[in-house]
Amino acid sequence: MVQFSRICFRKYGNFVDNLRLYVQGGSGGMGLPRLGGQGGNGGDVWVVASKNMTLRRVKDKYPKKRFTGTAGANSSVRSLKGERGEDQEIFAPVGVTVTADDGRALGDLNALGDRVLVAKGGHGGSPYSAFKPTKGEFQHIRLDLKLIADLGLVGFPNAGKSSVLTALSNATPQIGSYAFTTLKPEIGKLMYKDHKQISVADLPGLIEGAHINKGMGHKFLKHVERTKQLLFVVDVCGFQLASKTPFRSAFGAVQLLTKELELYNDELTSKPALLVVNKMDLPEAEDKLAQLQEQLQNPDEFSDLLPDNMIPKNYMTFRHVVPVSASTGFGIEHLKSCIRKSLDEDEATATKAIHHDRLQALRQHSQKRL
Ligand SMILES: Nc1nc2c(ncn2[C@@H]2O[C@H](COP(=O)(O)OP(=O)(O)O)[C@@H](O)[C@H]2O)c(=O)[nH]1
Ligand SMILES: [Mg+2]
Repeated sequence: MVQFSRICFRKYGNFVDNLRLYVQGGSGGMGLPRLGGQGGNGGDVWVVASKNMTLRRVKDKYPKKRFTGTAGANSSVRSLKGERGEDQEIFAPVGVTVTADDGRALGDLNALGDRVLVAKGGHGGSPYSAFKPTKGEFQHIRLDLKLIADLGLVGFPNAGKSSVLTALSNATPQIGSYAFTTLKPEIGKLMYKDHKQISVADLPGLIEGAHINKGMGHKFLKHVERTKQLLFVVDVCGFQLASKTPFRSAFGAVQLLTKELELYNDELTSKPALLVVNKMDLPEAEDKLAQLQEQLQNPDEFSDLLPDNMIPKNYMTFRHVVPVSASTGFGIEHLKSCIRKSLDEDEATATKAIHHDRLQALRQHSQKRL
C-alpha cells in the first residue's frame, strides 16, 4: 500500500527538455496629434539565462506559456513623451537554443546572463506615423535544451559502464578496474538495421557525495541533465568503492544513484530510465538478480536495509530491467532493442504533443476570427 501511495504522489509528467511559448512585444502608446506628442514604445520580450532554472520550472510557473511586454504609455498633455513599456524576461536555464516556430535560429544561452530578444515592442505613435502606434512583434518560439546524447550511463565506477558501451556500440572507451577510468564523456553510437542511430554518453563515474561535488560530481551531473533518458548500470554482485567505504548491494547501488541525482536536481529522477544489471557471468548472479528484482518490486519493504539518508523520495521506475554480461555478450542484443523501444516510445509521445499544441493554436486562432 505504501508503495502505491508513493506512485500516486509522484510528481506528474517527465523531465522537460523542450518548451513552446507564445511571445508578444507590448504595443506602442498613442501619439498626441494636437501637441505633436509621441507615445512610448512597447516593452520587448527576452529569454535570459539564469541560475537554478529548468524548463520544467518555466512550464510550472507559467502554465499559459504566454509572455507579453507591457504597452507603451499614451502621450498626454501632462507627459508628451509617453513612457516606454516594461520588458518581459523569461528566465531559462543555460544550455538552451532558442528558435522560431519555422526553425529560424534566434540565439543560444551559453552562459549565465546571456539574453536573446524574441519579440520587439511596437513603436509609439509619432509625427512620422500620423501619431498611430504599431503593435509589438509576436510569434511562437521553442526553447530546446541542447543534448549531448540520447542516453546517459549512470553508475558507480567499475559497474561496467564502459564495457557495456563497448559491447553495444563501435565505441572503444578505456576499460580498467580502477575508479575514474572515464575522464570525459565518451559518446558511443548504436547502429540499427534500419540505419537509425542512437547516441550513448559514458560519463565520469558517479560516486557517493557527487551532489556535493565530490569526485567529478557536478561535471557528471550536469551531463546527465543533457540526455533524454538514463541507463543505470549496476554490478549484480554489488560494489565497494574502497576498503573504507561500506559494501553496497545492487539494490543499494540503484537507490544510492537515485539519491545522488535527486539531491542535485529532483527532476532528473523523473527521466525515463532503464536498468542494466551487468556481470551476469559471475557465480550466483542468477540468485542475486532474482533478489534484486524482488526488492525493486517492493522497494519500501526493503528500504530498512538502507541508511535513512540513502532512501530517495521517489524510487526510479525502470521501463526495462535488463540482465547482461558485457564480458560474454549475454543480453546485449536484447538491451539494444529495449533502448530502441524506449526512445521510439518517447518520440511518438513528443510528436503527438507537438500536433496537439499546433491544433490548439489553430483553434484559438479561428475562434478569434469568428
Ligand atoms: N565478470 C565481468 N566483469 C566485467 C563485466 N563488465 C565489466 N567487467 C569488468 O569490470 C571492471 C570495470 O569495468 P569498466 O567497464 O571499466 O567499468 P566502469 O568504471 O563502470 O566504466 C573491468 O575490470 C571489467 O573488465 C562483466 O560483464 N563481467
Ligand atoms: Mg568507465
